[in-house]
Amino acid sequence: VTATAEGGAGGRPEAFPKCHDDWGLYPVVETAEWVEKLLSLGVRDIQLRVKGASPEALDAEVARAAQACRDSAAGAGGGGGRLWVNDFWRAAVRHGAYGVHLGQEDLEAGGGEALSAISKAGLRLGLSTHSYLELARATAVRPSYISLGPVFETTSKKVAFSPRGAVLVGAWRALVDVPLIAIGGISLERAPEVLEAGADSIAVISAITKADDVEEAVRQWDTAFEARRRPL
Ligand code: TZP
Ligand code: MG
Repeated sequence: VTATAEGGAGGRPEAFPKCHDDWGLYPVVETAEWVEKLLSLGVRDIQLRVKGASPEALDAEVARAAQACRDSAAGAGGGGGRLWVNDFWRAAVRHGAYGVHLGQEDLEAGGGEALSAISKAGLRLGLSTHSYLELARATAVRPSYISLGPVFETTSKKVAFSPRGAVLVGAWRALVDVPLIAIGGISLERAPEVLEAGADSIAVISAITKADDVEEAVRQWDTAFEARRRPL
């Protein structure tokens, strides 16, 4: 079987585009309004994870969030947001998101169509993993990043896996040659051990969306990432 420009053997893309390598905090939020708020606070990578919306409402959220990211790149400061869309790859492609985040279940039924379309549109792909088996599956797809979770106990999502622990982040680090995102129950207090274990980024829901003062929370998370960048 030969690989083609369209994709590798069997039509599967050879590899997804590389993503940038200046990762910081990676908030996961449910609305475009949240995306706008976080962009205004200088957050660069944001995942839009819409649950239970109608197709029309979903499309409108993705369109608005993607536009907000484009506007942020053009604006003063010019950092520019990068929108990752959870699950809804068609809307992500339609509205020119930076990337798509998929779970293992998305690789199963009909996964080939999603992977081809995402790759063809030049979008990056992030994949969730919870176990060595899932890591093997994800690696075969050659995604732009790999996430591991839940690192700690989380109340934000029902997950079929017990907390994986920071030690597994270290194991993944040794096996993964793309950016590694840690997710699940990670508080500001526990961020240093996760970063020391080798995570490039930390994805959070509650640490940001349930913060009393979101602006202050973003600032503190930025400081945690800065501390890692500074050589000791
Ligand atoms: N995937 C694995 S754990 C998780 C997701 C979406 C939830 C993370 O939320 P929190 O509040 O940061 O634990
Ligand atoms: Mg999913």
